[in-house]
Amino acid sequence: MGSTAGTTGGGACNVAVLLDFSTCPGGFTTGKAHPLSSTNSWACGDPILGPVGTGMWGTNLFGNYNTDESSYLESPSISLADCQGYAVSVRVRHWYDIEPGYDGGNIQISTDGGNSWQVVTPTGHPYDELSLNASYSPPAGEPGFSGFDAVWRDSFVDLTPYVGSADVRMRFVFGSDFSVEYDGWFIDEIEVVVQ
Ligand SMILES: [Ca+2]
Ligand SMILES: [Ca+2]
Repeated sequence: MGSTAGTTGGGACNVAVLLDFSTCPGGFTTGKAHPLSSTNSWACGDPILGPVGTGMWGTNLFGNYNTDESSYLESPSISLADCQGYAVSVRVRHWYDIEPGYDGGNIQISTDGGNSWQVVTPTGHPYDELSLNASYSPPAGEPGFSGFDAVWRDSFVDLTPYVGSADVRMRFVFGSDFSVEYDGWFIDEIEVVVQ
């Protein structure tokens, strides 16, 4: 392959990682998923309200999420170009306390640099609602986690369908309606597993 010292000829699927957000922001970014939404409440650190734990992302660490949110927490891009023949998945450790049916969040994947996103269907701990009634889309009209769960859960997203793509991004999209807010959605660990 003509590789120089210290490099390999390629083919290494070196994407396995465990992020526990003990160091913020862990390469993640946040923003509005709909331009008319209220202020995005995603923050990284130690929550004062909500779950017990340290080092995590959450929709406001110091109080309830905002009304009329359509906000996202986006991962860095990872390349699965060298992962042919492997099964790649993501484990998400999360906790939520959210107005059932109206407010909620889901997980989305982009393979085109974040221009378009597809809602994925997690396993392990699945979505609670088929169609959220948040003020803005996304996630209005989409499935999502919603309701009073308030325990740490592991949900899994299969990335194997995206093997071969050099730019795979995951985002967590949260939305709310015009009234009734709770602690929100907290993400404590994200682990990429290669098998
Ligand atoms: Ca943590
Ligand atoms: Ca609400």
